[in-house]
Parts: sequence; C-alpha cells; structure tokens
Amino acid sequence: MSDASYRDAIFSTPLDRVARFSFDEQVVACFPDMIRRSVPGYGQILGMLGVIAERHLRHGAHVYDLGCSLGAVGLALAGRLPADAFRLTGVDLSPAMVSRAGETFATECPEHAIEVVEGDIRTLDYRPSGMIVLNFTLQFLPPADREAVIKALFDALEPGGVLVLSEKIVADDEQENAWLVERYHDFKRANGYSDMEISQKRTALENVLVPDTLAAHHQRLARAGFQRSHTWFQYLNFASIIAFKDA
Ligand code: GEK
Repeated sequence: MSDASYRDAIFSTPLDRVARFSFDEQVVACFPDMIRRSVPGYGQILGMLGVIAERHLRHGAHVYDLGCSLGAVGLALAGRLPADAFRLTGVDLSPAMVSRAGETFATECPEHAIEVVEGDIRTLDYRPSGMIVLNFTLQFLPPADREAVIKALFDALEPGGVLVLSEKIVADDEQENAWLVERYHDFKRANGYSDMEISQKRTALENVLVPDTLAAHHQRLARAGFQRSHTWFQYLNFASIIAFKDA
C-alpha cells in the first residue's frame, strides 16, 4: 500500500479560501502518509486490533470495518489471523477509497474473505457480527446522527461481541484541552508539517470533524446498551475505546 502513496502536501501552499475537507482522489493518493503523520498512535492501534480480534472474536465470525478508507484495519487483521478466522466487510462513503481498498485486498491478501462496499454507515442494513471497528470515523458524522449509529451497531453485534471506537477527543477541562491541542500541533510539526499546513488543515476540518469528550462516548455507548466500555488507549487528544456486549 505504501509504495503507491504520496507525501501529504495538500495544505502546503497558501489557499485563498480553504475548502471543507473531503475524502477525494487527492486525499486518497496521500492518505497513508497523511494519517500516519496526523494521528498519534495510529500504527499502535492498528497493531492491537489484530490482538483484540484474536482474544475476542469467535472463529469464523463476521467483522465490520466502518469508514475503512484504504483498508488498514482489514490488512492488520489479515496480517495476524488465518484466512478462515474471520470474514470482513469494509464500508466507506468515498468511491475513491472503496476502489483502492478493493484492489489492495485482492493483491495483498487474496485468500482472506474481505469485501469492500460503498455505503453510508448511517443507513446500512447491518448483518450480525462478532466485532465492529470504527477507527476514526464516527467523528466525521454530524453529532446528531451518532446516537442512532451506535445503537444500530449494538443491535448488530452478537452476544459476546465487541465494538472498537477510535476517535479524536476533546477534554472536559479547558486548560487540559488547550495543552493537548498545543502538544498535538507540536506532534504534527515534529512530523514535518509547517505552521501553515497545520492551520489550513484545522480550518478545512472545522464543522467536518467534531470531536466528543470521552465521557460523552462512554455515556452514548451505555445508552445504546453496552454493559461495559473502557478506554484502552490514549495518546494526546486521540483515544480508543472498547465496548462489550454481554454473552
Ligand atoms: C483507517 N478507518 O485507516 N459512511 C461511511 N464512511 C464514511 C462516512 C459515512 N457516513 N463518513 C465518513 N466516512 C480508517 C481511517 S478516515 C479517518 C478512517 C481520517 C469515511 C471517509 O470517507 C473516510 O474514508 C473515513 O470515514 C475516515 O483505520 O481520515 O482521519
């Protein structure tokens, strides 16, 4: 996947008017570089998803990767689990992402039962699943749509199933939040982004990526029916939660 990826330079020149961020062809071409340099802990979370699947997934169960982009979650699972251990459906709204992800699975892991479909996770007709992954996707839905999606995912999970939800988060405490955001910008600078790129990307994501607090996530999961959820990973203002449906 990485050999076909370009360096993210989308916001490296001054733009008169910064357009709203969208997952188009330009973003697809540099996506692996962009997400690795922009999301603290992205690689570590992917690595653990395979471990979590090994521990929690019933043999042969179905897995959803919602907002799959270029299929990194499916590749992580296929790298860790044998072909008969799971079936996976990746779903994404962006046609450019879906076609590239499909090609990647066909060449990288043809023996695994992985399909990619174009669709909106707000209206999908979910099939029963043992594990559902939302790796940095819920944050892009309008806040008012999030509750119904989480409820639909709880209903789709088999007893004993798990939901893994990774998100950019906002801290309740104003000072804590300011510190996390400043260090996050330092993290991006350390990864080669200029101040202009950081500020233009921030503008493009305004009202597109709307983060919740960790407390809001856990409360929403509880309202949907999850008996237990905990934050298993946090790196600056990025976190991952696992939620359990009782067996
Ligand atoms: C990874 N999980 O590499 N329905 C389906 N897909 C959607 C929707 C929607 N309503 N809204 C946005 N998307 C991936 C990274 S990226 C995160 C996920 C990021 C899709 C959108 O097209 C994009 O591909 C993905 O959600 C978010 O582990 O770019 O920060």
